[in-house]
Amino acid sequence: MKLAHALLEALKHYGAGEIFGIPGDFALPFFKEIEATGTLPLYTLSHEPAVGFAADAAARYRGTIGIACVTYGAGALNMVNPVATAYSEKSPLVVISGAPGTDERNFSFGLHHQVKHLDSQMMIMKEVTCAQCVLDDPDTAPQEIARVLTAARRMARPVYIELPRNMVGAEVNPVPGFTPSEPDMDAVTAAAKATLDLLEKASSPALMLGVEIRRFGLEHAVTKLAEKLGIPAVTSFMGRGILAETGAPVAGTYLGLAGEENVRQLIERSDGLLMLGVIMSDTNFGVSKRELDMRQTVHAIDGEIRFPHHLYPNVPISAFVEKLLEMGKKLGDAEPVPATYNTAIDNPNAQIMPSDVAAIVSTYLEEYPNTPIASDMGDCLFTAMDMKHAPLVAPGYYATMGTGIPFGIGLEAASGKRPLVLVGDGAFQMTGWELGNAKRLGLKPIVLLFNNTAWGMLKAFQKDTRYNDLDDWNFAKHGDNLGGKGRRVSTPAEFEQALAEADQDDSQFHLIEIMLPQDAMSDTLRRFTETIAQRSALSKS
Ligand code: TPW
Repeated sequence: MKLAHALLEALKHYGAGEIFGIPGDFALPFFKEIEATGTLPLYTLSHEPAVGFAADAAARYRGTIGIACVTYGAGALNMVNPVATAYSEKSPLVVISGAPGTDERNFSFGLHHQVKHLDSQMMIMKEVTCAQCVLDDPDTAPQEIARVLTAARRMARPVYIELPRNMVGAEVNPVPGFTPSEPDMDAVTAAAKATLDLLEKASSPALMLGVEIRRFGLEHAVTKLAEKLGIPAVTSFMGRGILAETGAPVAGTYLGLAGEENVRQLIERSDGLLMLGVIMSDTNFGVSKRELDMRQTVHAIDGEIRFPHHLYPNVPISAFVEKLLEMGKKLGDAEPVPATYNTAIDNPNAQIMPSDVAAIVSTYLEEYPNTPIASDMGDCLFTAMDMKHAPLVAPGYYATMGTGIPFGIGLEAASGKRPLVLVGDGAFQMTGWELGNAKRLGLKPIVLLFNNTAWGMLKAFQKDTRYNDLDDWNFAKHGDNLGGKGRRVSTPAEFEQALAEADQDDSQFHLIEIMLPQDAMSDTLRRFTETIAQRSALSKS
């Protein structure tokens, strides 16, 4: 079969549901095959960062691979930041880049889109992916494709596939299927036993759930585990939204001093903490780290189970969770602590504040509990911590701006559900234009644009500066021109009405521009910045 067909079939077999992309001449032959075969639907966007983010969100939502297809140089290098995001936050994004043909490599001049040499792109991508291949040999191409896609699935990290344009039609064998890794079952059993021993001895055991639970499709298994052990569960900041769809009681999201006090105490006072798939990052733990006693934790991440003074290698988290479920017994009978959120509005006609947005969205989520939410970086993400739990895709660790709209596009394509998108005005300036693709692609997200005419988070960290002020771009007015509906709101009552209208009209996207005072800030962000500021003052003294 043709190499392009073998690759497309393999992408589907390894779990892809669609392809996001922007073509270029080095990628045109492969795009032609994407369209001609119809193996996977193609969503073309406007700028490569959005292609990478959309594919990343699709991967995160499904717990399988997401595909970003671009051209060589100008296309692929435009995507370095999204690929880095996917690497840091453990998302199996598959980058497929067209490239000069193997018959063009000896051309004596530079080829367009070339940087230092023809392999510069590969060298750059090596730094932000966990496996790479160049499909320049029909005999080895099927094995190479299987090797990198397997790595993406097993490690939940991005991979890079370079496809020279003259190889698209080369005859190849089909790509070998996915084989899950074979864990060392003795190690799995020993690690599970040691974990249960530690939890049994603890007087206040607790569970913290992180991104790997979603990446490896373990939400139902973990829900059962929490029930079986009878211990309270929280998510990490990055893991926010995990278990929202299984309905398991999650006490809240751990944000140290910036989060809810009962959740902080649950974790920081625990003398037997099991962290499942939690990335150790400053955003997950920066506001607390000094108080967490790592001598009383077990940490499953990156195929290892880490104990205070030793670790078990080659124990995939799925096998570990399964074993815990098999061997575990009731440890506590504390009533599950449900997460709290607010739906009350003080004055519907007052100036709207972030807490009002959270309250009104929470009411919406009560009606539509499994609405997927895409968030950008900015106070919108901290405001999301005050909303009712729902599946959430956000750059909680790498913290790049520009994810909101493209994540929303990826989420809607992957889930078939109408998502809510949370985005600040600064971030919308980066990738908001992509909304213009929604109509053509049949997507109709509800976008909540937090417009405080500022890079507000930065103003919070550094007061009394002017360079963080932005102009009022009247975003709502662009909604209609981009093929949807725009509406500007300034009070809770206006926002409620705009959201109800968006809900009733699912024929197009709705862009609700929420006008906030320049110094408005969610309580969570206020606590977060204050704590970080205190910490850095401490470290300097
Ligand atoms: C790609 C640095 C972090 S937060 C922020 C900046 C510039 C301001 C965000 O402004 P926005 O939201 O969207 O209006 P809000 O709530 O703060 O007012 N470039 C990139 N990523 C990051 N994180 C930055 C710069 C930053």
